[in-house]
Amino acid sequence: MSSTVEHRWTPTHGAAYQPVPYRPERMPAAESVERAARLRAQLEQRRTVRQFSTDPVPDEAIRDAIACAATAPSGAHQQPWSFVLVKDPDVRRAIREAAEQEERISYDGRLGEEWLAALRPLGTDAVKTHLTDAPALIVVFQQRYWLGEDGTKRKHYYVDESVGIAVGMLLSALHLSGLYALTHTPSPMRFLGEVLGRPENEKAFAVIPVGYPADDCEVPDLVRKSLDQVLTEV
Ligand code: IYR
Repeated sequence: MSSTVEHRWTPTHGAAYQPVPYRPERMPAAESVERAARLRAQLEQRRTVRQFSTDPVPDEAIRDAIACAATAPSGAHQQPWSFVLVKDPDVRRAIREAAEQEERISYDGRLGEEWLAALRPLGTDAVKTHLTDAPALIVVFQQRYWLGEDGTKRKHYYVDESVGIAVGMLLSALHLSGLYALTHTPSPMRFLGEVLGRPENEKAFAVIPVGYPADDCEVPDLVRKSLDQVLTEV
């Protein structure tokens, strides 16, 4: 059960600036250090999983992880995302068939040699068993513009950045909840909007199968960049 109060958002376009006080309690520095170290250790354990068990996952945990994603900052606070949680086996099968059709073309040459070489150490191919084995798929859509009920369109800003941040938060929330995921980006992804009957302002961004690793799950032997390779302090 979610413990937070739900509010229904309505468009704020053109509304006046009406700030409210924000006075969060400050965490002692030592506790920040401790918590950050613990989070780092937990997130360093995250692995993208491509072989899933068919065991079910608790829906409530997935819904709360999506609620975490939806707290992401966004351009002009337009929250240009929507999430479709797919559990229906027939719909998952339809998504897999359409995805594999595109992926076969991609792996048979559309990607090109350089791209295929970049993927080789990851062991990916056109067979997407995860789309039917994982008990749930989260399909993330970006709303390229706002679409009113009367057909009015309004531009959204920084859509890629906003939805990318939300997906990062989603992957962290899933991992910290003990669930496993794959960030799958079948390309082109137009079929997802068609299969799921999404409105014209929405464009698929990623499919995220969620579940538990299969008993015989394997992952590539990856090495992450060290902190000094990614961080410059001035
Ligand atoms: N979309 C294809 C290919 C692929 C591309 C990248 I970049 C990856 O990091 C992994 C896969 C697929 O899903 O197989």
